[in-house]
Amino acid sequence: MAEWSFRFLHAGDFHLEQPAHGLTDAPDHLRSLLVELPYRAAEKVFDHAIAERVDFVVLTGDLLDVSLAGPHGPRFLAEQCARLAERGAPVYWASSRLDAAERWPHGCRLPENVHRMVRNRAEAHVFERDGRPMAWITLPPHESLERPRLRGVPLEREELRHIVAAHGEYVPFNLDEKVDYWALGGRHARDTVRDADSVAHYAGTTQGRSFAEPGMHGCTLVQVTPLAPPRLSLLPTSALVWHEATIEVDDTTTRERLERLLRERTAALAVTHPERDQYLRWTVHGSGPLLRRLRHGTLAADLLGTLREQFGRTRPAVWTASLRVRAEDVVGATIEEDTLLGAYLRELRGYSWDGERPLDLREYLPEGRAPDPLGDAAWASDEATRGALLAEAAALGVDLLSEAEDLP
Ligand SMILES: [Mn+2]
Repeated sequence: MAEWSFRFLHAGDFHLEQPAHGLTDAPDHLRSLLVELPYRAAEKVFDHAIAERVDFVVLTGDLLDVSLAGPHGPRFLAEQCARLAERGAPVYWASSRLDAAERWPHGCRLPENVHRMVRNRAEAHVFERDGRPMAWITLPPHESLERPRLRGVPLEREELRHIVAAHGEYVPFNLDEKVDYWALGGRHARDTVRDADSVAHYAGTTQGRSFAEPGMHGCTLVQVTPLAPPRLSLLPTSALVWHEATIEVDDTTTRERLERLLRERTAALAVTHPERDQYLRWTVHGSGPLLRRLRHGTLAADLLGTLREQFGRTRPAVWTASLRVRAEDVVGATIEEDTLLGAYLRELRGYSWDGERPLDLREYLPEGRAPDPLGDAAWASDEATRGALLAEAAALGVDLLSEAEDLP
């Protein structure tokens, strides 16, 4: 029965047109990586396919926006698919609107092993090995986000496995359970939406672009054997891993202890992903005088410099992008202080405790102005506006009334 097993790779949402974003600056040695990020990750998909000797590859759309990626994008994909053509591995490509066949540049030919939907008509392919049919692979039209129709696919043929590759937002209820594996694209977070005899799985994007997409991304290796449901495993592709980390301080935390904690945790990350560059952003919270020193003195910049020097200059690098303290945490740590800032924050607290106390500055406006946008801004008429206004006023006070130099 062993000859019945086969394996394939499922990947999508390369978004070759999207470099990293949301960074105000980058060190010289990581700059080209940040620009080439999606290409480096996509190339890893094909590296994995070759290293794992998969029988075929299923791509689930959003590989690139043809109009934004420039000529390099299509050429890169053609070259990568050609690497699989040399090894006799077909590529089944379910396009999205971004990478639809109609948008593909005429001058860039894809190798013969690539099967993709043309003119938005469902396509069904039989994958054969040594002349023996093993699986139906269907690419349904991408326009229809309703239940994909599987016309012409003989689902009653039990000896063949059924794989459907589609791009879009699907709910398991709409996905036919006679299909062994739904290869889905369009969600950037990897997710198995149905884990049963009929598996439905989003492989996610191959690369996070910012701190909003943290952690390791990848593609999915699917192993199909005769008597079990398909078995999935993650093969990492991220060329750079983003991390959002928090650290807590209290009244007793010294600068030295904070520095040691930061170093230890950064070193641990370097060990977790020893082969990859990483970007790290810290938020310090808790209580004690250190919080205000981090927000206003040179301490944060000093710590940043130390961490970058120790972990950020080597390759692979763990680059600390920032170290921040949120204003609301400083408010909590300073409100009882006998300072101008403390008094100001306690006054604001009075307003939030007593919801009846009006927050109305309209009397300071010239006659006859209200109602207009300025009039509206001067008057917190509902609870949500009031809360947001008080929080902003507190943050402003923390930034304007803090004296960094008077601290120990
Ligand atoms: Mn996408």
